[in-house]
Amino acid sequence: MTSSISLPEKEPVITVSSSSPLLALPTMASDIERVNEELRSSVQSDDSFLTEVAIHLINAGGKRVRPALSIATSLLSKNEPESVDLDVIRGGVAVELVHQGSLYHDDVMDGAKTRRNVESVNARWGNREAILAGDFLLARASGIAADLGTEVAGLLASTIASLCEGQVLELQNTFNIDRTEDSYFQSISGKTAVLLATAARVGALVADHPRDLIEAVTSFGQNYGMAFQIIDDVLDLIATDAQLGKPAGNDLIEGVYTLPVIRALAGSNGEELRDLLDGSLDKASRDQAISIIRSADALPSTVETAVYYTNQARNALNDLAPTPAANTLHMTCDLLLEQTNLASR
Ligand code: GRG
Repeated sequence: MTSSISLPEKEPVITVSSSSPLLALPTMASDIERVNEELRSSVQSDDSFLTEVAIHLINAGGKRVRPALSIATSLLSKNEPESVDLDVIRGGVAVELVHQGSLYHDDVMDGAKTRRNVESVNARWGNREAILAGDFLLARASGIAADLGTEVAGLLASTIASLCEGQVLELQNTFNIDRTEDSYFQSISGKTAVLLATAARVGALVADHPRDLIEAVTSFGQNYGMAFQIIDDVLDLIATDAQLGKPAGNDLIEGVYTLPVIRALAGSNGEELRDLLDGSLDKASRDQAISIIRSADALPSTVETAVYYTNQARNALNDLAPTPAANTLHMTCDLLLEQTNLASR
């Protein structure tokens, strides 16, 4: 499949979805409601304060991409989509709890003030409370995974380890203007793609799909996850605070130099960008840095890389029957790329 990418002269139109791109599956909306109910009951504690802190981001919204992925992969062999078994819902909930636990901890590390368009947990209750509630979410995720069997439990444990490895690698490279593309790809694989691969795999495992299908959807999730993070990193440079639900351009301030930045640094205005990033970055110099990155070929070239990963994700589905769930996985790749409106395939 060919792709032609060009950066529009006027401001790009960006649609940052606030709901799961997998909702095209007719049974998905009601199953996501079941996920939300299970999420809320999974964080009940004898300590009402802990429950209140742990439920904060669940109630704040979020797209529920990961549980939706588990639901979709569990349905891959069905010719008619149907409401999924409770175990599939619980598998998706376990993955979403790991995701949210990692957001609690990430927001502490970044001193984030907002998340999902509401006050972050650390801003509202403090760092110690956010860390403990994040731990609590991981504990509840582990309990559910154990109920689903040793393979799911082991998978979730190794996924949490990958998240930590990806995040540590990112930390080791903060403010590193010589950060390599390899280091970037390794980090986003660990901190984002592995969890999406796990979401896809859990759905297939719980539905007892054949091994080759389980491997295919894991590969889909991994490649889709790479594209997902790359697009997230592009949006950080081109979307508004309101669209993102958190401050835009924050990665630069935090010294997280993502793929578009790495590529802009290697481009014709790289020296100027390097000088800006070398100094202390106030709002004016950050805006100047963003404008250099946006004027370079870095954004279209980065979207081109996201297209590459979505194509890899689609290829992983090549041998699957064209069921409604398989078609929805293909559509979710289109929707991901459309968010930046920089890509036309
Ligand atoms: C404690 C599990 C654990 C991990 C510790 C902090 C950390 C290591 C990892 C953080 C990894 C991280 C924050 C990755 C970013 C992932 C990402 C793309 C988040 C945004 O996901 P969306 O767009 O958000 O799906 P919503 O709000 O819609 O769920």
